[in-house]
Amino acid sequence: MAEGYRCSRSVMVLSLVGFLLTLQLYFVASRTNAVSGDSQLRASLAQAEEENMQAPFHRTKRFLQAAKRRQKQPTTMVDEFLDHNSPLHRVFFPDMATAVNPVNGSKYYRPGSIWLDTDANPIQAHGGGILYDEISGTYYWYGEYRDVPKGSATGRDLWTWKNEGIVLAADLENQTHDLYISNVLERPRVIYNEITGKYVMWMHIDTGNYSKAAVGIATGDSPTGPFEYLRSLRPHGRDSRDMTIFKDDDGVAYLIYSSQGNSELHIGTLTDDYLDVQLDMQRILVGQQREAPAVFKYQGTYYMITSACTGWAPNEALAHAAETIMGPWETIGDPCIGGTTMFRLAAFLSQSTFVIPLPGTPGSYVFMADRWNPAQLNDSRYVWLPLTVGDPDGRPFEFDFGFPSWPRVSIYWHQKWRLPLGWRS
Ligand SMILES: *[C@@H]1O[C@H](CO)[C@@H](O)[C@H](O)[C@H]1NC(C)=O
Ligand SMILES: *[C@@H]1O[C@H](CO)[C@@H](O)[C@H](O)[C@H]1NC(C)=O
Ligand SMILES: *[C@@H]1O[C@H](CO)[C@@H](O)[C@H](O)[C@H]1NC(C)=O
Ligand SMILES: CC(=O)N[C@H]1CO[C@H](CO)[C@@H](O)[C@@H]1O
Repeated sequence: MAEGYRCSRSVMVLSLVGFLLTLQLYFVASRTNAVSGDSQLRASLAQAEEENMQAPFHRTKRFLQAAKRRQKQPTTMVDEFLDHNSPLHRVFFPDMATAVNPVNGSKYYRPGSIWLDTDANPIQAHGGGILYDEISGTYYWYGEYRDVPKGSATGRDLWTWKNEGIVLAADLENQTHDLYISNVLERPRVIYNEITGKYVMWMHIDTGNYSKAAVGIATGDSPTGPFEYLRSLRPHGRDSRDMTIFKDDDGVAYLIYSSQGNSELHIGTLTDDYLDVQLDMQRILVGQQREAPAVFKYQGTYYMITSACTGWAPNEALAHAAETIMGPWETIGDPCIGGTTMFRLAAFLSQSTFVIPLPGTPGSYVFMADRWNPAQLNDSRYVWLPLTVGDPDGRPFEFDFGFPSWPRVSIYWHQKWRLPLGWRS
């Protein structure tokens, strides 16, 4: 996710002219289902809320004056959402009053609200990824610590997160070091290597102006590190910005990264020790300008959610599918369901980062995304929502006359939701 690195500015043309928006979000559950077992769990996740955004939207004088000074109107919904002076900004970045606090124990996700850890501090794990550590039976969430040092880890039950500290610290002195404080570290991903017994972290490494475009590799002996930084490299000799790592069922791991100036994605296999990439590489979604890849697998098919490249501004999410991970990959379409059209077309004002499998509900996942706040990145919010593959009602998949026709991937909007009991087993 690169600020100032915009490969295509797909502007939201949902203008706010004479427009009306408020916080009275009332919603209707679109479907309810009474089925049994796994499908019941899945069905409980596969419901979206329709947000009814209406009634007069009050714009402050300060905001209107600022807009006039910029001589920019009408603003798009996304421009206004990103503008700190806009009341709309506060709607989507609500303050501490709505913070999710694990001490209260309700276990509801509230996408966009401040999310506190077990010490009652806002979680700092942006652009994050999840490791399920089979040895300890614990989930670890690694993300960007945006308050100054970099690379953070927390862990537990997908809702109650304990801060495990900085696992890969910034270098405060050595200006030529990749981890020097003014450089960029984004989207850390950790996987466990059964052969070496090491936890291996891959991350996007860059200079402040995003010209280095590399990946960095670090290793640790435990999920909480400390991780030792090994080096950075340009995979396959190519520029690499937004990236992710996918570890397959057979233990083979893959690096997926935006390349060629973010115009396409590349997929390459890691070496057996996960410390390098092998020579083989496939170019996918060529010319489509996608970033923020999040990969998962269901019933032998690979899926990926991506965003367009519009800097920190949100844009439309797309789902893609492939029969083998090296492709060919096909675009299925926008997975977002619920909310209003403009909200869906901006991926609920967020950008994909990871997809977490729910072992007790096959075909159901948690979609993890970031609602970036570019003026204050440490106050960026998390948007976690249920994602399903296929149709939980068991209806036939939507017909597509192209080949092959893929199951539908759906991400359901909820203001408030929780995991069904039994998601873990
Ligand atoms: C600073 O970092 C560079 C690059 O990693 C390294 O080669 C050099 O030895 C480091 N210098 C010191 C004083 O640690
Ligand atoms: C980007 O920053 C690096 C140092 O961090 C510098 O060497 C390079 O010249 C800069 N590139 C551009 C295009 O400004
Ligand atoms: C973000 O950083 C600013 C100062 O840089 C600080 O005042 C603020 O409390 C931080 N916000 C969060 C959510 O950590
Ligand atoms: C909604 C709610 O009950 N929030 C409370 C959760 O617990 C913290 C700390 O005890 C309180 O400050 C909140 O008011």
